[in-house]
Amino acid sequence: MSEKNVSRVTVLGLGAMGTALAEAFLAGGHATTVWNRTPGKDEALVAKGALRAETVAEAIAASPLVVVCLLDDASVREVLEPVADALSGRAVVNLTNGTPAQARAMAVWAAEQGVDYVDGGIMAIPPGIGTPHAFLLYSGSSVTFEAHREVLELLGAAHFLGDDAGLAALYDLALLSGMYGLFAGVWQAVALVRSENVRATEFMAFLKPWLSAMFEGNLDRLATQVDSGDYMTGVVSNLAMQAAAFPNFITVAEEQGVRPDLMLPIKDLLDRAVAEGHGAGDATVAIELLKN
Ligand code: FVH
Repeated sequence: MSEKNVSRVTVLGLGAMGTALAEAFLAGGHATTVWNRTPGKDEALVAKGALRAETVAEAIAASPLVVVCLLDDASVREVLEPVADALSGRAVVNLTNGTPAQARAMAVWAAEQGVDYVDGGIMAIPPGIGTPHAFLLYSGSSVTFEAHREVLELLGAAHFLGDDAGLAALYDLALLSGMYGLFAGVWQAVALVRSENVRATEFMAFLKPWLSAMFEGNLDRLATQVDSGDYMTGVVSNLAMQAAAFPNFITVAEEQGVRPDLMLPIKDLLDRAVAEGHGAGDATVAIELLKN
């Protein structure tokens, strides 16, 4: 990399994710300054060429781009608010998990301090950073994002969602909701077969293709139904039929000594959909009933 293309970037927070981010910047050849609340977590990074900052202010002063990856919104506030003056005129890309409201409030605070602010969501686990499997969502200042896009792309594919700083957090939490919903089903499934001592590794030979087929065949159709508002055309597995089968999922859990808790809210939702007259439609209509 030519000297001209070397950027200076600071990473605040060296948990599992912050460390992976700093490693990706270093691997990309950038001058990477790191800071962490608890000392000692930077040693491996420093051995790879990272610059250690003793204080947050020192870390911020080192680079025009400050990437923040802390535990939560409260910790971000705790770290950034005392150094607002030092942050003025710099770009902050906050990759800490948070809600859209927290991201929007942070963007307002940043604007008041003269900070160029981008919020982000990381769709990867730490070992995935910098691999083709990782993607990150960004929203907020488009000028700031574009100015630093090349450096940020070292972390994974970079998707800019718009100038509303809350959008990346909305997509992030929605994607994670999908993941946890999927995992909850997987946990329930494995708990059921484990009640008969079936080896989980053997059961995966069935669960993986089953879930793949259900996702492959249904997600695009689901999206079309939601966008059109038409849950009646081409129904092959009507909601009433699914609601009628659902008590079996509760009963089998109870009979096998497995807690049915994860399944109960789904049963309630399907029952409510039938009660409200959606039984002949596709189960996707349940999305409409989730609105408060
Ligand atoms: N790891 C993952 O799989 C996920 C993937 C998707 C994105 N998340 C989010 O990334 C944020 C950081 O996650 P992490 O994995 O790095 O988390 P930890 O390893 O637990 O490190 C937490 C860091 O936060 C620092 N910290 C916590 N509280 C404070 C505070 N009050 N003041 C200053 N720093 C604080 C902590 O410092 P220390 O305990 O070492 O002193 C760590 O650096 C997170 O939002 C995920 O949801 C990760």
